[in-house]
Amino acid sequence: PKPTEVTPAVIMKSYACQRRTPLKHHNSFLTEALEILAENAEFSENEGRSVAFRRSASVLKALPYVVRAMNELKDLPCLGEHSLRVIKEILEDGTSSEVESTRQSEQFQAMKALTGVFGVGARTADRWFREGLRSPEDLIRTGQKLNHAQQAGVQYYTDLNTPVTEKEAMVISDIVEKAVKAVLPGAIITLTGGFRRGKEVGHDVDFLITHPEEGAEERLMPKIVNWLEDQGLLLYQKTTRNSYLESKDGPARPPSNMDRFERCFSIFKLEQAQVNSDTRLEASSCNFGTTDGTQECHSGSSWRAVRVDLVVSPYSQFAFATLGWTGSKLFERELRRWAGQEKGMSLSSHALYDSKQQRYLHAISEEDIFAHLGLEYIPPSERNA
Ligand code: DCP
Ligand code: MG
Repeated sequence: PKPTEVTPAVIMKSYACQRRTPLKHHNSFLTEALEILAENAEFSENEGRSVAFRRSASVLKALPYVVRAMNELKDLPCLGEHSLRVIKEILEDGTSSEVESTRQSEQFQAMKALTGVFGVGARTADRWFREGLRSPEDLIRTGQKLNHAQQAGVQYYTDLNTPVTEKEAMVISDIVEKAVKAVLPGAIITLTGGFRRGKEVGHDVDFLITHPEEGAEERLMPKIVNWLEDQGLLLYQKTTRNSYLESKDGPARPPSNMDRFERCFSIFKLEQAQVNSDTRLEASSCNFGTTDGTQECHSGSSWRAVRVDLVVSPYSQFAFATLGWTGSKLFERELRRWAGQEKGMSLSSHALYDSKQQRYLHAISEEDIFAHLGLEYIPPSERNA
């Protein structure tokens, strides 16, 4: 090959929040493989290993070219020995034996099926796996004791594992808008999560709600939920109260990455007619049935179940909440790591605390927060780390 064909060097910053990561990139054949290994590490609750694979994949997502040879990777950050071995195998053989055997393994497939039930995490799924259970059908057949979320998860399993389309997200946005405006005029509703980053499908639809008058948003969620329930739009909901200010010492730093906003995990009953106003209704979906064994098989049904997350934030925290709820999950993690390790600051979805100055930094926009952190502003569509 002519020397001029060498791929130009790219400057790749090491934190994902310092880079632009588009939704569509050039190296899916590698990133999908690395993400199988990341997912498998999550199933065994090995967070360090999972994050290492996710960071490697994320670097490849930010590359402006297709990786064809190992020497094109030599100056890139975050690529550990294990990831490099996997990449090398794929470049040479087309597939990685480790990735393929993981993908085919009974444990991986069972963990995927069981954690695919709403309300089931890796720990519960792993316990079930060790008891010999492999699928949601097994949970029904053996009469496993399930909590309310998991019962809904089994009942609407197929629907909840069918990706939510942009069109469906828009219809749900209209419904949420209507509900919120009905109970609190002047409220502001933002679509967050993957759809804000430009994703065409999602596993759920995420919304953040606030009101310009601080305090007007307090205890708003039960009102929204009541409105939706009165309209028969909810199949399931669990609301948790805002616990951020419950400690008397002011806006204390949340102990974990979980935020403490008033939040509602819900399952919407979405009328198909509203989504496909011009399409004839087809047999849609067939779910696995209720835990008492009755089939909830609404083949030809006029509606489907969709996961929706609603979050209410006070206006003063809205910029932080918007940034925290837009994702991607890795981008969020990297922002917090950058803040802590490089800036001596602590970032959450509620606030940014500067340890050196011993004060909270004010922000009314996401741009303000990037500026406080000494980072170039990255728009949502390029936070697909
Ligand atoms: N989030 C986070 N950490 C969590 C949960 C959520 O940082 N433990 C933030 C980042 C996510 C956003 O909230 O992007 C929404 O969470 P989702 O799980 O809904 O993820 P996405 O919307 O990004 O993807 P999708 O819903 O398509 O799976
Ligand atoms: Mg989402």
